[in-house]
Amino acid sequence: MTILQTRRRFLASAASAAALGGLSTLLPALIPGAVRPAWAAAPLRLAVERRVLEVMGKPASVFGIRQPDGTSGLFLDPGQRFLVDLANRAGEDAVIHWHGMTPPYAQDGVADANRPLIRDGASQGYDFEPRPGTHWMHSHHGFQEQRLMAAPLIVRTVEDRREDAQEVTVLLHDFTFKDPAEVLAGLTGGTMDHGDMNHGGGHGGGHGGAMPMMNHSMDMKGMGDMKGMGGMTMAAMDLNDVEYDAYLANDRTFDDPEVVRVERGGRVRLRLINGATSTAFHIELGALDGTVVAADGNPVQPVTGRRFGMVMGQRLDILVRLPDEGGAFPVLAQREGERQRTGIILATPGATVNKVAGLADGAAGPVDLSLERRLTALASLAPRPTDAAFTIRLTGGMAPYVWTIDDRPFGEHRPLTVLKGQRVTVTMVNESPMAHPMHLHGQHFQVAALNGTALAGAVRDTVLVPMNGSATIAFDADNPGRWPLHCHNLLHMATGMMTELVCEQTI
Ligand SMILES: [Cu+2]
Repeated sequence: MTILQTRRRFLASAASAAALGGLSTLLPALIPGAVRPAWAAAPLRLAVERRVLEVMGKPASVFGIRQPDGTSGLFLDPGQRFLVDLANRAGEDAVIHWHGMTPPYAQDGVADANRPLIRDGASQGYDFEPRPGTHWMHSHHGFQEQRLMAAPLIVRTVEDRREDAQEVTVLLHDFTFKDPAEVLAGLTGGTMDHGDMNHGGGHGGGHGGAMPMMNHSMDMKGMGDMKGMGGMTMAAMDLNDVEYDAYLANDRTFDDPEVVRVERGGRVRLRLINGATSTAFHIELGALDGTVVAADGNPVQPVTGRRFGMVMGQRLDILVRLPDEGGAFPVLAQREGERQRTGIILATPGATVNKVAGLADGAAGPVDLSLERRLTALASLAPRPTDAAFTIRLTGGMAPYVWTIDDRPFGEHRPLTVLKGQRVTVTMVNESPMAHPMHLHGQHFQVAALNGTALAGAVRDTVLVPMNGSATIAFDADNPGRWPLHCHNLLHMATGMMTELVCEQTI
């Protein structure tokens, strides 16, 4: 729509946000391109659209976030500003969260009392300095994320440019032909009122077999992976709530995978994004040795291996070197607790590309903290005393299907309130029967303790809190606003596992 309309929306939101006291000082950041001088760079254009995706031979109506040339998401070069005009052509209201960015509060891409949804047919401008690294963008409204309203958001650094590695970005997803609201209704027994979560309406593309998986059966062939679970039995483990119809890597399954042409002896920087709504994956590199060099876009001390866990919302940058003799090398993502897998194939010129089965021989174990424990930030937080320490409990469960924080669903939550400039720690203690990938908006944090053991872990924005476990995160609150802190399992967030970090501006 027109700039005028967009600008009017901004002004309207400014008026309502003025009631927020200290936060109203943030509002100048909202002003979009209307005040930009004529010589400034033109905004990059992105549109939220509907599209038809063929999954296992069946068409499905899904969303996409694309540039005019069809590129999914954004790839910014060093020094480039996040100057974006986002058009909503989804056929319904939407809002896109820039996951991993640390923009001013008003531009985070979450609708709340101060920040309206982008109406169908309207546009919104964004202008902030992007945070380097492998990030992504996704709807933060209703169940749109389940219907693939998600895309990569890559911000390259000068060092990335120098390292002479081919960039290969992989966005993972879990896919259902069902209306996501039906999937949740199957879990809750349809007893909960989720009217406000269901903006999807009818879902084209047939009637697939996504069924709520209440019995959590697991393939026992995976027992070999279960070592180190502290004697926990399989029956006590609760890994996956939903049986999906497919698992996607860049929108494709192993029926018809993406084959990326790479050089013999060449180096590849895999930018892996777990964009699934409810699925943790094990990344399997097969014959290739990988070196993790960044977590959630932040550099880490290099960690080598061939198998790395990734929970929902997380990103890993992994460097691999192709052998001089070349060949075809699948990069696999296997669903935790199960045999299903997806992925892409790296292939050198002339290599024979064999079919990769969509089911692994054995089930994978759970994604745990084994990688997290090995990660160390290249740039740790400066040592200083903590000004504000919080402990929250991750609560709720399967029956009824309600997930909460401190036994309170979002809406009845108690925000964690801090002042700008404070050193903050938040210890998340998991008292619920599932693991939760916890994501904080607005700032990245350092993982400061896992299960009570202190460490100078990765700086990141999403951390796994395993069942019976805990994680402590630390950060300097430097970004005023009301920032969601939530589980990145969409179904858990939808039923209530979300609170807010309120960072108040001091004068
Ligand atoms: Cu959760």
